[in-house]
Amino acid sequence: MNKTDATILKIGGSVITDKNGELTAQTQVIDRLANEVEKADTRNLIIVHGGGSFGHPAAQRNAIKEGLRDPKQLVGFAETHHFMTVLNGLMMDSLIMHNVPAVSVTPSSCITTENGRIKSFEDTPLKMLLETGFLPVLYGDAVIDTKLGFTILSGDQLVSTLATKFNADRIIIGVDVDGLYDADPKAEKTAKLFTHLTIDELKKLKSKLGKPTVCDVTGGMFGKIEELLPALERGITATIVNATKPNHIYRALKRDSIEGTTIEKR
Ligand code: IP8
Repeated sequence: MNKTDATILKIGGSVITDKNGELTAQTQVIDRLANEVEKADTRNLIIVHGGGSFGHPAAQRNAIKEGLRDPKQLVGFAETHHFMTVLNGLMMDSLIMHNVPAVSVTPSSCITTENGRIKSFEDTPLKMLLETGFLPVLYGDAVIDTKLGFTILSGDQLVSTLATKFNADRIIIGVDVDGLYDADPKAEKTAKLFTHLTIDELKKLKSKLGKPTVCDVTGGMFGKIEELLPALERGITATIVNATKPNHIYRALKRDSIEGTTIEKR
């Protein structure tokens, strides 16, 4: 299948929330990003956002990723999913206020996983929304799992699946650092930024990318990059940019040159 001009934009939870607290949204950042999406006016765009301090603490507290073991977790699942809808609501408020025809698509209502991997995806409404000219917005969510009972679906697995499904030509990942480094840039001042990586280079590097230091049940930067591999193998380009810096998402959407890490097949 030929590539479409679809773009999948992931906005990390660490950008739109304060991951050191709980239920703390960065509403000014959300509003700025909505403005950048409006200005960029990108055709065939799908947005996926992460959970940050809305999804992860509740998921961790109730061991949702590990699956259903105790009926007491049911309310925890409901709570995790609900908190994600609250964060998503804030994103939707801002996008619509900026005149973006954004429509929320709830992952737990159209996706099931098997042992944490997407197994079924009722994507007809999503495809038709995109074809009609809407901007679908999805997010990492608590979902039903055919083996575990339930689990957490990361926004990053969703990004890779959507990019493959829509044969997108690019993925943009907005995070809270300038791209991919050889060490944690928040902990090590001498960390070096990679501007361009091939899949082979990325695989070698993978073992060096540390586990997250803040609450993140889906594995932080390490998990993010690993999830992108199936899409990268298909020739889809991924660019990791700093979404906390004004206009970086705008410039990435406009295909302007921007500081960050570009990952390509070769
Ligand atoms: O922040 C996880 O999505 P992510 C969402 O993209 C939940 O890993 C509910 C923890």
